[in-house]
Amino acid sequence: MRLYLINPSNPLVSVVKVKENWWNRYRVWKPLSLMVLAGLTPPEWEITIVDENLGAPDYQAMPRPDLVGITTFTSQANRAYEVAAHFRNLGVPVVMGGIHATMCLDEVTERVDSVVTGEAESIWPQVLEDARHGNLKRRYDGGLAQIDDVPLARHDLLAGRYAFGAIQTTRGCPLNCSFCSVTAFNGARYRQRPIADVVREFQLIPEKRVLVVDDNLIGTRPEHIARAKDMFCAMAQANLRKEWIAQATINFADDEELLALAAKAGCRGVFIGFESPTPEGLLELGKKFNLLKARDFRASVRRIQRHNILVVGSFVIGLDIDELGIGKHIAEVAGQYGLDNLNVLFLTPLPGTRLWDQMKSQGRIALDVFPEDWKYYTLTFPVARYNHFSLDAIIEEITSCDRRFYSMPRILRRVWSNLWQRRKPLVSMVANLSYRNNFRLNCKEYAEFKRYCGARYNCVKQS
Ligand code: B12
Ligand code: SF4
Repeated sequence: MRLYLINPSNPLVSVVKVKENWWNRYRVWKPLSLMVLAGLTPPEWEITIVDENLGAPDYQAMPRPDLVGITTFTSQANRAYEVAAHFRNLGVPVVMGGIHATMCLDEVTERVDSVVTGEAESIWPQVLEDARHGNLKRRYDGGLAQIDDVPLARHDLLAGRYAFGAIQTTRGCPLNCSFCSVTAFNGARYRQRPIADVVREFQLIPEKRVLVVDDNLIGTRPEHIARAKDMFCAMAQANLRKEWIAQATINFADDEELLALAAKAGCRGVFIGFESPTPEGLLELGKKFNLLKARDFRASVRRIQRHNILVVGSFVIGLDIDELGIGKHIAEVAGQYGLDNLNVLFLTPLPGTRLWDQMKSQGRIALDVFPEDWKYYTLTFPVARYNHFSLDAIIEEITSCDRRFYSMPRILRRVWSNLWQRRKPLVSMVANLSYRNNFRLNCKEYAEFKRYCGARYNCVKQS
């Protein structure tokens, strides 16, 4: 039995030209979901994982599979449907799963043979068995997996061509920010994989550098942090020789022992959601967590950096309280915090989030011709109507933010400061130039975006 597991591309983000542009190696990440599904698949299935981000293959020229499984984020849904249609026309059954299938069940159900909602661990073997007997059901629900059931991902199936491997050590996030789909999809209960599994899986990853995909690496409660420390200890003891980056909340900075252990275990960078430079913004986004302890963000960032860990900060632009000039303000604040990199994104109503419900009920979703418009739901396009901004104004805010933070003099200042403190100046330079390159690509895309949807955006200034 032949199984294709496919990660569809989004032409607006897809990085097919890895050979032509060296920077692109650092913009393409492994589809871990498919490697996990492969880990759940019994040996009688011959598995091929296709990552269209590296270029879509000629499916006609490939042997006919018995089953196709497609994963999809919302931003990939259009292409996912094209791929599904291609195989269904050949009479090959198509199963779709992942976050978009869960949040937009009706839309997906119309376009595939079978939909799997939720996490797949408890249900995928059943789906395969049903497919083998030609008895696929229209819908399966995996719910939330028992964390011990998460298998070792099949890292062997996607070896080579990527700069980073990928692993997951926890699922879920208790914080439930208004714009984020993680709590809606993976639940508020923070689930941590057995440490022995994590260490074993790290050992299977061929790449030296690894992305730990957890949404919240260390969690929020003392018992979460204690387990994170145990995990870092075990990783250090196993002498993995890996360097990894991860996503964490700002409380990562609050425990010197945790930071020291993380660094010893190979942590070289963290991606932290600061989201908004103002307390009002954090309240609007439901991220009160960042307001606890009257935090000094600059001091927190410094504490992390002292352990040789780079800090990438993420901010969102287009909040109801944001006003003209927010872009420059974020760039300044990011500089004051001492961030090594800044990732600024448009506030985007993703299906299944509280923000989606709110903006939909207020008629503020500007790009709403679905599924075609999903490709713009990359957080790098303004798909909604924002309170104090026209379409041109919100694009100007984000570009002014990036232009300022990623100006050459500022990049050189950051790299020099990292050189001075012996904190990976080369990595810092590569990361800054890569972000600068992304910014330039985005600018080109905005011109096209305005041409395409400027008229129907019909932005109403609400105040
Ligand atoms: C790693 C990651 C990335 C990587 C992607 C690597 C890759 N190619 O997969 C990178 C950094 C490239 C990325 C990019 C983006 N991401 Co992202 N990302 C994640 C993250 C943190 C982890 C995903 C992961 O690997 N999880 C581990 C695997 C094992 O879990 P899983 O994917 O959920 O898969 C399980 C189930 O969903 C199911 N399943 C999944 N696929 C399938 C398929 C079949 C057939 C079946 C049966 C089951 C099934 O089974 C799996 C095992 O249980 C998630 C957050 C999250 N918790 O999901 C956000 C997340 C998926 N990203 C998100 C977003 C918005 C984006 C971006 C649009 C914007 C951005 N800048 O972040 C871009 C889009 C890129 C694009 N191509 O269009 C949103 C998606 C929301 C949505 N509705 O789509 C999430 C949920 C984060 C959030 N804050 O809301 N992302
Ligand atoms: S944005 Fe981060 S902290 Fe907030 S719910 Fe999502 S994963 Fe958790």
